[in-house]
Amino acid sequence: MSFLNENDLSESQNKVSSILDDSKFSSKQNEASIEKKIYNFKVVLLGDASVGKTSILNRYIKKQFSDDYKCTISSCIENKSFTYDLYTVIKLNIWDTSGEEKFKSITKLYFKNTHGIVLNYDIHNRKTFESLNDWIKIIKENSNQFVSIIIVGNKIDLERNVSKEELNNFCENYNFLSEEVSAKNGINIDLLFQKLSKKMIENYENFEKEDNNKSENNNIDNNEMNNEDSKIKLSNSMNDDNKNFQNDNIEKKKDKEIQCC
Ligand SMILES: Nc1nc2c(ncn2[C@@H]2O[C@H](COP(=O)(O)OP(=O)(O)OP(=O)(O)O)[C@@H](O)[C@H]2O)c(=O)[nH]1
Ligand SMILES: [Mg+2]
Repeated sequence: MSFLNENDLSESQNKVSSILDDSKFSSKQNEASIEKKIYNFKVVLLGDASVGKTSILNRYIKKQFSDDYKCTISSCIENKSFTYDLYTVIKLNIWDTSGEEKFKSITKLYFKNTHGIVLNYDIHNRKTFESLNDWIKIIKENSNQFVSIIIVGNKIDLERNVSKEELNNFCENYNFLSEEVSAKNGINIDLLFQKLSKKMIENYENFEKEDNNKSENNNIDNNEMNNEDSKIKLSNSMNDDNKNFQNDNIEKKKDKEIQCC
């Protein structure tokens, strides 16, 4: 029987670690070679003024928070991509809106081609929870049946005036997702977008299935848009939405300037 001396031992350790490194490298190579499915989802943030929509978005995108309140006048759009799992990448196009929109005719552009809605209230301010029904009415009037909705109670770092049970009962009624978060402390912010993304994937796949069934039933083949075409169309129309939205914002800013002067 032969024993390893110190030099042999360190040599064999080096070999083992180089094998491990190689296997890590090849598993990374394998991972990179897996063809990933990319979902482009448009998400809209809604809810009363001051519930924390902009703060949630800033926390999610920039990992920042400010105690100052600047009400959103001209809404903004942010993009974020993340790897959902080994086979899936999600690209979110997130539209922040002004809580004041509830009292105006809310622009149809917000809801056009929207896959997900984050409907927010402030757990410290009961009135914002009570107005969720008004928001749901607006959403139902403007969006399609495949839109995914998550109800979000923000500011859980403050004293609560809406219980978790009330939120659960409310969401059970409508079959919505729910989450309680704090934009200030960053609690559950990533989780809320992950939950919503999971639901949007399910709804998107169901929509595709339903669409395919319809085409099969109608025996439409040549004239029917194929998936690639429809994806290109969808992304083009999202770009158009963005352009229209920017123009809309420019108009709003002009209006504001005119009002101010
Ligand atoms: N304590 C606490 N304050 C928060 C939190 N999120 C937002 N705020 C504060 O609440 C106020 C309103 O936040 P915004 O993000 O501007 O609210 P909004 O919903 O975008 O408001 P509008 O743009 O007017 O519709 C600001 O002073 C924020 O600092 C939170 O999680 N905890
Ligand atoms: Mg805002």
